[in-house]
Amino acid sequence: MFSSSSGLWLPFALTLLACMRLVATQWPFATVGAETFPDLYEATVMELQTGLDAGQFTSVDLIKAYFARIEEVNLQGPALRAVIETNPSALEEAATLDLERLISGPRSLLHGIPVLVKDNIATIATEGMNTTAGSYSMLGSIVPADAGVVKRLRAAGAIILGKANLSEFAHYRGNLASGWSGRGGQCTNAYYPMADPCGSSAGSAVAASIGLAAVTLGTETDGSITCPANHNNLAGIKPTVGLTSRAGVVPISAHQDTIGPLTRSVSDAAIVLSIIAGPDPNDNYTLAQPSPVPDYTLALNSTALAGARIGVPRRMFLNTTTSGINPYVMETFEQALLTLKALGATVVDPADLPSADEIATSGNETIVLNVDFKIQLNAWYQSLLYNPSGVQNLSDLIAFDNAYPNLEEPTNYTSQSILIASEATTGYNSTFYEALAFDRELGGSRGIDAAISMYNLDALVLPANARVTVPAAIVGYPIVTVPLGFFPSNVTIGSAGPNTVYPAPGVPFGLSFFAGAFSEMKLISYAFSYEQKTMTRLMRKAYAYPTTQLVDVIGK
Ligand SMILES: *[C@@H]1O[C@H](CO)[C@@H](O)[C@H](O)[C@H]1NC(C)=O
Ligand SMILES: *[C@@H]1O[C@H](CO)[C@@H](O)[C@H](O)[C@H]1NC(C)=O
Ligand SMILES: *[C@@H]1O[C@H](CO)[C@@H](O)[C@H](O)[C@H]1NC(C)=O
Ligand SMILES: *[C@@H]1O[C@H](CO)[C@@H](O)[C@H](O)[C@H]1NC(C)=O
Ligand SMILES: *[C@@H]1O[C@H](CO)[C@@H](O)[C@H](O)[C@H]1NC(C)=O
Ligand SMILES: *[C@@H]1O[C@H](CO)[C@@H](O)[C@H](O)[C@H]1NC(C)=O
Ligand SMILES: *[C@@H]1O[C@H](CO)[C@@H](O)[C@H](O)[C@H]1NC(C)=O
Ligand SMILES: *[C@@H]1O[C@H](CO)[C@@H](O)[C@H](O)[C@H]1NC(C)=O
Ligand SMILES: *[C@@H]1O[C@H](CO)[C@@H](O)[C@H](O)[C@H]1NC(C)=O
Ligand SMILES: CC(=O)N[C@H]1CO[C@H](CO)[C@@H](O)[C@@H]1O
Repeated sequence: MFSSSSGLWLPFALTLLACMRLVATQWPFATVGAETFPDLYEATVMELQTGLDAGQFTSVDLIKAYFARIEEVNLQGPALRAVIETNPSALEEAATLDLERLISGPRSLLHGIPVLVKDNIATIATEGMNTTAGSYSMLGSIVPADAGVVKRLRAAGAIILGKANLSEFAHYRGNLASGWSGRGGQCTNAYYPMADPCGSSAGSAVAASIGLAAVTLGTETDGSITCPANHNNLAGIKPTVGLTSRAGVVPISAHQDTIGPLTRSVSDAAIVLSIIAGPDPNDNYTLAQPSPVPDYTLALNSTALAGARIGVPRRMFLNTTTSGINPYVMETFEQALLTLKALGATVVDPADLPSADEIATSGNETIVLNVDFKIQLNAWYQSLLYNPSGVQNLSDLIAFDNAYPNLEEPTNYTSQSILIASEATTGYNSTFYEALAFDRELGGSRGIDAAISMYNLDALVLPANARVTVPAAIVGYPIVTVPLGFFPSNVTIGSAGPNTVYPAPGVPFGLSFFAGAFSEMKLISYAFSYEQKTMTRLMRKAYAYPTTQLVDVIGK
């Protein structure tokens, strides 16, 4: 991964770095002091690059600061349990990348930027971190290689800061609270004590929401990026299936899994997507994507909504008797439609998916996921070069969880219903292929594609609630989510699981734009345009956040 041929240069370069920092802090146009450093609660990739390029701080400083921030809130204080492991090689990798920046300049906008990845995304064991999807059945296992997206991040000069907690097995296990895993415990939202972070990319989202990392990666099969973005005041991109490689990611289903960014701004999400997207010979779905990979930062156009036709698929999704969407979210969503109009969009309302009612009752998705999961998870265990737990397949996993109830089946987290249902499947047969074909039809030709063509739309828009993700999930289409609002202080606190609450005062919610395959450029542009107009994220700060800043670690 990293060239270490620069070893001899290290003492020289460190001196050079120290000089550069001196120059930077004495530079007449920059004042010395804490106020000149980016606030890590909100810092953007561009702000961090500017400081790194100017020699104001180094990637080593960034790693130290983020480690300290994680330490403050992960197990101590609010105990958000967003992070499972930190990277013991990160400081060394950062030093090498700092040196390279000095000698030959940055490789990309992510050069030297700390990235936290969900614990189902593989990183090579020699670096010192586990890849477990939150399960003790994979603790200490040796993966054959970095995930495809991690290879791209490293090639771009990014530093893997650590592994994020998640709903175990990306919530494909049974009836568990969102954000709980055996290894990581219960992750909670930073906006209200013990609030639901939503999952399954819960830790990635909570970490991004309060600056425990510069940017993070999550994965989505159905809702697992969109919903955490919704609950944690973030921009999230769930890419088209086949845009980002799933190689080296603990699977649910090749037909629905996708890897994407969870970040504080649409700009950061576009930067990350531009780097992780692209073909990977180890995931043949990615070989079918349009070439070349667009530079998604070119979509960051604040007037993009002018002249765009945006549809509102009310039936089922905004149906108060079936959607379960909180009335306050509905009210805020109606305001957002006015904002879209004010930005020059034509809002086509309603613009229903012809398949809406069928999607509401369809069991086709479960058939596809259960069959895929068993086959693919078995292949995952088989691919491991070593696994101390001895688990070799899904059947072993179920037995392992039952054998170690203190680790994997503590009170309130005992359900393995999905694992058991998947284990009962018997592979690809006509029932599976029929369900897959129905999914394509319900989500695509009689769903999203149908609505877009019937109403001549550029995109559809809805509150980013969980069930809204189903049409895009079953056909593999993208969703881009941005902050929409926050529950008011007098909202009735509800229960979201044995130990978590939702809704709750001040907990965020989001807005999702979605459309057909590979429509990311358009979706990003609309999300950016809405974000820039409203700047909702900054209207409320989390209740729990760390206080360590760059100024506290520089020179220490
Ligand atoms: C995995 O976790 C174990 C236990 O926490 C730790 O000792 C080990 O260093 C980690 N990394 C690998 C590659 O096993
Ligand atoms: C990927 O390869 C598998 C066989 O290895 C094949 O069944 C499948 O159709 C291929 N998918 C794509 C999108 O090329
Ligand atoms: C931004 O979007 C508007 C509206 O679609 C378009 O007219 C304009 O050319 C775009 N600007 C850029 C720089 O792409
Ligand atoms: C809302 O859903 C119910 C139950 O599916 C259905 O009967 C009703 O027609 C829907 N209402 C609208 C406005 O679509
Ligand atoms: C799959 O979808 C089709 C079309 O809506 C429907 O007729 C069928 O009942 C669904 N299958 C299951 C198992 O729900
Ligand atoms: C799972 O792997 C174990 C070995 O760990 C083997 O004995 C068992 O037959 C396998 N079960 C299935 C259903 O493949
Ligand atoms: C296909 O396999 C599933 C179990 O995975 C089973 O329920 C279904 O009946 C099978 N279909 C056919 C046509 O055999
Ligand atoms: C909450 O407060 C708002 C005013 O801020 C008021 O309009 C609303 O009725 C209140 N809701 C409840 C449930 O008390
Ligand atoms: C289990 O859930 C109940 C509520 O359903 C809660 O009161 C209790 O504290 C939970 N126990 C543990 C150990 O999490
Ligand atoms: C980085 C960190 O705090 N990791 C912790 C995550 O949670 C597990 C379970 O409590 C701890 O063992 C880790 O140390």
